[in-house]
Amino acid sequence: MSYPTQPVARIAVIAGDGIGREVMPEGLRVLEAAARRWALPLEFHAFDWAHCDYYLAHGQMMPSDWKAQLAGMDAIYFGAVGWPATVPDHVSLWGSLLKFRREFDQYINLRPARLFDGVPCPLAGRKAGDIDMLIVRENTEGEYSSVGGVMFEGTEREFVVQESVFTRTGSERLLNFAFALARSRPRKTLTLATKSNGISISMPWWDARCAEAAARYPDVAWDKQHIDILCARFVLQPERFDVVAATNLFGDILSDLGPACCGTIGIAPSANLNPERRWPSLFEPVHGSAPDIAGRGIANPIAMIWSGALMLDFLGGRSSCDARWRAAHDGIVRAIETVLRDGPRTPDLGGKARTTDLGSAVAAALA
Ligand code: GGG
Repeated sequence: MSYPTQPVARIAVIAGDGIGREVMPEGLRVLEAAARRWALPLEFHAFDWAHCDYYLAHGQMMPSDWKAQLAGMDAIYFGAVGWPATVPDHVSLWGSLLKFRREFDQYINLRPARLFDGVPCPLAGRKAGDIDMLIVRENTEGEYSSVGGVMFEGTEREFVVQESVFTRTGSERLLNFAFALARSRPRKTLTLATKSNGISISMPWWDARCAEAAARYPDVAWDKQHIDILCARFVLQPERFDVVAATNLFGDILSDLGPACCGTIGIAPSANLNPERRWPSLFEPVHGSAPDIAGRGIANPIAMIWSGALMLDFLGGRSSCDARWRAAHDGIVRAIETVLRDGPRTPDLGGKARTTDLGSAVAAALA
């Protein structure tokens, strides 16, 4: 069969630290299998920086010309960052991942949480499909600001302050995206994570931006919930959530909690999007570098693999691209479903399989 010519998708591959280096080869194995199966022109470019060994050798997480090195890339496929035994976590995170998010204006962090058949759910009585939510996390500002400082350091008067920053542009674009996403889903519902009873200036303002966005999407039912009770309801009634819009910190917390309620964060993917495609978007597992299991070959690669599927779907949205990219995304998700139901299990899923066993099984299920 012959296909129309497609623009090549250039993908920067950055494995990072810890289990990022173990799950990345499995993600690539599946992407290569998908590229063969759907005739997708993928080009991979590996970058050996944005990890803590690089920091120890160079005093910074990335080379000074990192942005120039990534020029022309359509996406970044990222593993994990952090090795706190040698580099403080805030140094490694702000020196790499948070730089990408900020400087490439990846203002949406899309994080699905879904209960799959075959994954032991810690919540009684739930079956596959009961939990299916999309957390939309603001990704460039909010509580993750670099505005603040220390005074009188090392004295009795030592004083530290760090501001949360909510801009109208940042909040509106996040909420518009979340409402549009909710509109595209069958349940058409959105929950806003807030804390406007306790945080009495910025959070009522955040709620008001949400009410304004809601008026533009009258067909979407929405409510707001304070973050404390929202966390409790994630555990007690997760099936009630569809799209959940949240600030940077609240979204970070909810997007570990949601997948944990579905059995493991080892399968949770994420897409850090610049929806306008002015800059490359970044696709990474929700989980971090997991130093406690790194080097043992037992990390679950599904989050990395599913993130790769999200990347193909996003790349398919480039103008003049055809339906094969969406087909490849759907095919990978189906292969993940098959393997989680019938295939080998890593220890987080209650088994003894190795990272490579799951990667091979997903790739084989694509054929
Ligand atoms: N693969 C994602 C990763 O390495 N995450 C490390 C982390 O601590 N991330 C915090 C965040 O997403 O804000």
